[in-house]
Amino acid sequence: MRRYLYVLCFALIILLSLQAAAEAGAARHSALIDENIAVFYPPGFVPERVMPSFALVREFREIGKVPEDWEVIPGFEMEGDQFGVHFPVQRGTSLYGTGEVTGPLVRNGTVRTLWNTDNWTYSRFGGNQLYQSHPWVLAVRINGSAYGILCDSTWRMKIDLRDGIKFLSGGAPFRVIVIQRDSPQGVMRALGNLTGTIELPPLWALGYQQCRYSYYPDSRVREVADRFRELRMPCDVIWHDIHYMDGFRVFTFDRNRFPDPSATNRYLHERGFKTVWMIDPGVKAESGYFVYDSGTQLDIWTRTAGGRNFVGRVWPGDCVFPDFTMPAARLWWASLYQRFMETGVDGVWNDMNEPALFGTETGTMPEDNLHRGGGEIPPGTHARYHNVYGMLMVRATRLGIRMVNPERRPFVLTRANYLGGQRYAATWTGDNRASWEHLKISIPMSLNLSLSGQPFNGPDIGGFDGNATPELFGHWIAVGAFYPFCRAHTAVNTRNQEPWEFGQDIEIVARRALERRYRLLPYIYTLFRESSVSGMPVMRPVFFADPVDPALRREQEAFLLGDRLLVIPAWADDPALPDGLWRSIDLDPGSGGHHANRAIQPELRLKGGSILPAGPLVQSTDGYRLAPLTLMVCLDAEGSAIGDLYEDDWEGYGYRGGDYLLTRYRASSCGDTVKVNAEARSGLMKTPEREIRAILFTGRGTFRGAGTERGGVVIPLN
Ligand code: NBV
Repeated sequence: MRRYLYVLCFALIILLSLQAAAEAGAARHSALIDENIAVFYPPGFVPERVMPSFALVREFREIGKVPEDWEVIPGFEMEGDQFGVHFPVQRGTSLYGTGEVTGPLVRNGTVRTLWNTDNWTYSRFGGNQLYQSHPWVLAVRINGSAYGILCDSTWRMKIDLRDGIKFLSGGAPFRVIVIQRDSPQGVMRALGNLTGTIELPPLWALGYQQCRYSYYPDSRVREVADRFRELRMPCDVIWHDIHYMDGFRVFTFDRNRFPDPSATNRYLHERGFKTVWMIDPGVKAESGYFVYDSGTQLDIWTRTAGGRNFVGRVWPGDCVFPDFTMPAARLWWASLYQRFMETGVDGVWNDMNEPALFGTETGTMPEDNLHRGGGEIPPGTHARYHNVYGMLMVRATRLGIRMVNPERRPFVLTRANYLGGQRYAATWTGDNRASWEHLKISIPMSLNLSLSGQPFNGPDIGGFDGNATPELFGHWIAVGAFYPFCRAHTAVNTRNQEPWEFGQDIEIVARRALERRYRLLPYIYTLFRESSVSGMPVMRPVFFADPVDPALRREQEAFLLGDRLLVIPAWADDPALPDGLWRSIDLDPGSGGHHANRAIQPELRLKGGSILPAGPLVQSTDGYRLAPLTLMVCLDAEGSAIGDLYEDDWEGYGYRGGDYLLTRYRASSCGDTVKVNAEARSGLMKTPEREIRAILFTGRGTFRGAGTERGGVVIPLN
């Protein structure tokens, strides 16, 4: 009898513990927050420890219950002292996103740590811990339907994709948001809706940008600028890295190297350039220095666990660091831009904002440093706010430059960021290397950043560390002309890396590459506008053309710009390309026959049924006029094509009041001609009276026609 009792008790205990385990795995609370978007709260969720959300653009409302047949359900569990969220994954599902990553486009089988880290040449942590953190995975099922998982936490996290999808964090338990859609595009739009989209950038920020660490003194800056114009090499922006500062003190200018920064900026403006200048977060701890004194007076420096101002070493020596969680610190930081921008600075580059520190083992602040918060943001340790330090910094920077120039769209570039940070800044992928390997990984890197809600990104063209060979630089700029953010940059002791420094052939290649970008600016600008409205990436993986085709899922050499233009690098080795009609196009049929161009320029293919808007060749977008407009046409099997063009004043906010023009052009074959007309327009801007040139690409060759915006174009086919 006693034995039976023991067995019964034992069975009961097992049953109870199984039930407890099952309960620990399930969400404490879940709800639908939008159509096919659900939130799941784990057991032990303490809102004050993880909220407010930094990723979401606004807090959502619950609108109902998660339907019974909801497929993507998280299991929550503790693994030792780590909080874990797990999703099983069906066979054939391809995983993407996870932010800024090295390695292949498809993330299945990888492990990534989210802890913003200054990672020179991506050589630390196997390249799996970089400057930015995006707790986000995009999953595309075998049938092309897709879902996205957003972990709403800023704490250090691991994304482990070796067996399903697993997030592990030493921080507080966090909620997860799951988006289910019919296509990956649908997921990206929903992500844009949740985390916000980029603001439409000024057109000049889409032009080519020339940088080095650093151009100085000012005479060198002028020399570089002049050379661009002399050699008719299109360029919009010259960048100023840290050597312009007085002893690396932010918001100052070195009196010898840049005695009159306003004059430098004026010189550049007069030649059609914009200027971007670097600002780092570390403020030299030196009384008498106005930035240090005013920050000290406001008492806004990040503190140690013991309550003192934290001091760490960066470029200027011992530095203090603004506590950007404090509203007063953000406002003060924003106000510093007043005098700075008044010298004619057009855009700001925030570097080292992981924050990166010298001479420490971790390369950053101690995790027990204290941030005081304020407003919505509760006080917390650096461990909690590390991953959003850069994001909060660029939020303040953006505010500052808007306060100075309220009529102009700001441009901010950041190295560190966090999911949702696209709302404040564009980004580049940090300190890469001048190597073929890094040229090649730049494409999946940019694509995965794009698939993580950061459309405005690109790597250092030419590679930051080391010297590019002429061949490498030629290939890099030829492909780089199609990155969303198009900037060449190189480190402090490398050879000159301006496009004319690699001999005649490469100069010809670089000029043609940049000419291609400049001619395509109307299309690129239209894509940025689309992204600012919907969250769709500008640069897209090839599988977006056909998410059901398994052959395309891994393609990471070729890529799409928008959904109509395929870019196929000359070095692509048997790339997987979408079925259907994609016709090779030449932006200037008849030219570009130089042997180096033939060997190096990527092939461009236009999708059947598409019209691509192109503009005149200009040396910069200063005073940009889109006239004549060129429409490149590739008909579908039914003999028609469509394409959109967005235009406005290219740099102001008039578009928000409707002062823009969005035109849909249609081409249709009509006997032995093809007619191209504006089919529909929206926006209040006056329809420009301009010439339209149409180029039709067919299997029988290229045909041309000319007409006007109002009258349309007739292309004769003989
Ligand atoms: O400011 C200097 C560099 C900059 O050129 C680079 O782009 C950043 O990623 N910066 C890092 C600081 C130190 C580089 C070794």
